[in-house]
Amino acid sequence: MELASLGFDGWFEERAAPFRQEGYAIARVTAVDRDAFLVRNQLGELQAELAGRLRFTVQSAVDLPCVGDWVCVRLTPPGGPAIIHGVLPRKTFLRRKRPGKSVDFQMIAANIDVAFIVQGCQYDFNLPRLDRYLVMTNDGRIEPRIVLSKMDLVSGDELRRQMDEIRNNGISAGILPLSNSTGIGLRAFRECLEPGRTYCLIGSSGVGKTTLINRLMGGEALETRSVSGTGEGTHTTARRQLVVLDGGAMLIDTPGMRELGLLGTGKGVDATFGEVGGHSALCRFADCTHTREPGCAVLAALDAGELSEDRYQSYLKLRQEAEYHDMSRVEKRRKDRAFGRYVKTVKKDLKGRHNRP
Ligand SMILES: Nc1nc2c(ncn2[C@@H]2O[C@H](COP(=O)(O)OP(=O)(O)OP(=O)(O)O)[C@@H](O)[C@H]2O)c(=O)[nH]1
Ligand SMILES: [Mg+2]
Ligand SMILES: [Zn+2]
Repeated sequence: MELASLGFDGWFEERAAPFRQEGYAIARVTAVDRDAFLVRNQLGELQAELAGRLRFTVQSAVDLPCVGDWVCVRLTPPGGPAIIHGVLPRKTFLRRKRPGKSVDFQMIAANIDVAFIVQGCQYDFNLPRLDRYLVMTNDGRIEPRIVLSKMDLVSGDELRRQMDEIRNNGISAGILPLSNSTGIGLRAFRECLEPGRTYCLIGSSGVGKTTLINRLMGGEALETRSVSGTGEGTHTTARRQLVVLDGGAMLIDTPGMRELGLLGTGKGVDATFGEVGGHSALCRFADCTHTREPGCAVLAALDAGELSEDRYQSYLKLRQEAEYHDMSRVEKRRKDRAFGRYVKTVKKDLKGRHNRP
């Protein structure tokens, strides 16, 4: 496939210059499974591995290639894997906090144009969680759209109620209700996919992300697992991969996320809660926390009923989490640097000692 059909445009072209060297090629990462990669370019799909140098020089795991990344590869003799030497800058990204106590981010996918946030109508519909995913896509500069899946399992009234609830929360992203079982909504979904653009599906485990891709591909290309009769799923998709549909659009499947901790930074939170941000421009203090300050325009809007209490509470909760996380990361970097300096002085001391006669 031509690079342009895989989404390579002027933005990447400009940034690829330093990577263009004799014997090297540009390719897109289409699958990641621990240390094994698949990359794709004009030559087709190739297996690839990381160059040792890349593995040992990156600052953090976030800088290693993830699905959707554009990479610079060296082609080895036929039969051998391509060797990945560098990762091009990312235009957009999807990342989250690493599960557990760590403050590091984990890359989920890169260079995505549109993310479909999938929620199952029956068990999975949840506005606070939707907000978290929106923070995550806003943070990564990705356009969000909402898919309400498994609509065969709820009544029309219930579906309308959920769509109203999304709108009443000030979320303006497009909503696509669909059912993989009956096929309702699939045509509308397919019609919004454009060739050469990259889409990804995110959302809880078992909401039907992989089934949707299989329906679009007309087969069982990706593995899903059947669930209990109640419609609750079990975690299935383990690897991240990008598939190219017949129409030329690219779709990335991701494993459902179990831990929904913080999904973004303060900036992503503000972008998600635009109506709060709009008011905050009028607060008396520039660093207003919108919790108790005099002259706070957000609190005034709340009193006037222009801002809903629910929305305000979600905003505060996510912003506090984001601030805590942003701060922890700064603190961690400071400690890492201090530790680096410590290691350097110890090394110097040791050297000094060896050099002494
Ligand atoms: N009733 C109903 N069941 C569905 C629908 N779509 C998917 N399922 C079932 O839901 C289960 C989970 O589907 P998957 O596609 O594996 O879900 P997933 O979102 O990929 O899950 P993870 O890979 O774990 O993140 C499967 O048994 C599907 O058959 C639907 O529209 N209606
Ligand atoms: Mg899946
Ligand atoms: Zn304020």
